[in-house]
Amino acid sequence: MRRAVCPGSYDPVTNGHLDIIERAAKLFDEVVVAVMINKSKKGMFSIEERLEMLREITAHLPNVRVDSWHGLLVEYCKQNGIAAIAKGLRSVSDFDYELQMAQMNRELSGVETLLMSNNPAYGFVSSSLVKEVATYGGDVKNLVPGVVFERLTAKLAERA
Ligand code: COD
Repeated sequence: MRRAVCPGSYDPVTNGHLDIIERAAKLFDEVVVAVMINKSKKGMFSIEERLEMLREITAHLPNVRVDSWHGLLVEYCKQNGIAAIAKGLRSVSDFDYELQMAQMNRELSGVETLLMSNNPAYGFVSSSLVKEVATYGGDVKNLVPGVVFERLTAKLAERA
C-alpha cells in the first residue's frame, strides 16, 4: 500500500491545505493528515478542534484519515509505514524552507518528500494571514472551508 502523510499545524485548515490533501489522495492509496503538535506555540484552535475540522472537511475522501503527533515527523512515518511526505509549495520562500526540511527528513530516515505546486487561487493563503484578517473584521469566507469559517467566526465572537 502506498501511504503518504500531509503534515501541518492546520491552525486552522484553509482551502489551500484542502486542495493539497485532495490531490495527494488521488496519488496515494492512503493519506494521513497529521496535525503536528508544537507545545511551544499556542494556537487559536486546540488540537482537538483542528482534528474535528479536518475530519469534517475530508469526510468525502475515503482514503484520507486524520491524526495528530508530537515529535519528529519521520518517527511518525516510521511507526505508520509511511514512505512519502506530501506538501504544497506557494512561493520561493516556501521552497527554501521546504527543501531544507525535505533534505533533513530524507537524511534522517530515507522518507521522500513530494512538493506539489499550489493552486494559484490560494497562493496567498496561509492560516496565520486568515486569522489576522478575520481578527480585524476582514472577510475570509472564500479562503477556508465553510465549517472552518463558522468556527472562526464563533471563536472571534467569544473573544470579543
Ligand atoms: N497552498 C498550498 N499548500 C499550502 C498552503 C496553500 N495556500 N498553505 C499551506 N500549505 C502547505 C505547505 O506545504 C505547508 O508545509 C503545509 O501545508 C502545512 O502548513 P501549515 O502552515 O499548517 O503548517 P507548518 O508550516 O507550520 O508545518 C510545519 C511542520 C509541522 C510540517 C514541520 O514543522 C514539521 O514537520 N514539524 C514536526 C517536527 C519535525 O519533524 N521537525 C523537523 C523537520 S525537518
